[in-house]
Amino acid sequence: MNIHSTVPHAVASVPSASNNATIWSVDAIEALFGLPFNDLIWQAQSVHRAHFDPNGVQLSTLLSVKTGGCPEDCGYCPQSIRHPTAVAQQAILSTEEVLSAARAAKAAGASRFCMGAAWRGPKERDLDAVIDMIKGVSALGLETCATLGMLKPAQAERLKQAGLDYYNHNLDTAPEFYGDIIHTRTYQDRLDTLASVRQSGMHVCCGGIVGMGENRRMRAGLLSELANLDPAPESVPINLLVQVEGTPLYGTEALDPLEFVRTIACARITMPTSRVRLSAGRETLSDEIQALCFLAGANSIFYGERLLTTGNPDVERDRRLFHRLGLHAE
Ligand code: SAM
Ligand code: DTB
Ligand code: SF4
Repeated sequence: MNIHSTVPHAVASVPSASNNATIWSVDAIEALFGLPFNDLIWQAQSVHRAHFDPNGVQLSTLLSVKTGGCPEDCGYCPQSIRHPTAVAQQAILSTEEVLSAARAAKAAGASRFCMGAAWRGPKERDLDAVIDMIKGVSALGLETCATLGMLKPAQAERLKQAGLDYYNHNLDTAPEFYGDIIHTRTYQDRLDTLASVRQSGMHVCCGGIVGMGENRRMRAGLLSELANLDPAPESVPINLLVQVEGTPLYGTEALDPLEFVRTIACARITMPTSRVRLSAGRETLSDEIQALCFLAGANSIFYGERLLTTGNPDVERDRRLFHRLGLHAE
């Protein structure tokens, strides 16, 4: 097809409505992905402006409070004990160590502090330690988020009672691709944890990873699963695979950055009131691609030099980027 050929004029794919919930089929989302780029971005930006300040971006800082040695086998993850990576195991941090990182995050301008642990799920003793951290971080005036693996309903309840604002647990990819990436827990396990979190009254932070060798229909499939959670997650991290030597996914063909922008746009359109977060992989994106992601409706980032075990743009680079784009932190 040459660039002058007639392409179907952009028509918003219409999701079907049942009761109060909007159902997004994989087909409808795949159709969005297939729109001419300008039409897709225009639609995403229109949805974005209807619900958010178009120039505001929420800042979350991550800290790994327990690193490496994880018994799970997630194919992307440097912290799995099954993958020969350079990550050194580190026992759980003290509350004081966590609070000093949280104070620094707050001073740098973050509004939310997210604590990650390389566990299949927390044991009761682990939960006691994390609850102490949550109370301390809340007392600093930061929103709190934790990602500790699978949760039972009573554990979610305990975290809610401790004042945890968000729990992060990702679906990672489409159901049909999931078994190629993770063998030690099922998609249903993840949905069960998400149900426990939702039931407890905490906000849900749930997204996935692209660039793992999935095809476009699978990216649409992931977004369909996320958008059809009822209600949709309040926070949707879209990670671009960070390829770490020693993990099974190291060497996967890189995703076209414009396809990443399309994924952000489709997330925005299908989850109009959720925060869509540019998450892992931002270090490898140019300022110009990040600008397109913000135009496509991303309105949250991980902020600070590190994710859990891998790098993230430094604060100075992000400050320059925000200045270049006239963005402000929320
Ligand atoms: N262990 C807990 C769990 O998996 O539920 C919490 C921490 S885990 C590191 C949180 C999320 O980080 C994963 O679900 C995955 O989406 C993301 N992640 C991990 N390694 C990644 C990588 N190399 N690139 C992109 N995202 C990654
Ligand atoms: C999420 O979706 N991405 C973050 C957070 N939730 C916990 C983690 C990204 C991890 C990237 C690989 C690493 O640094 O180990
Ligand atoms: Fe463990 Fe989480 Fe990494 Fe999976 S993503 S190996 S559960 S730390």
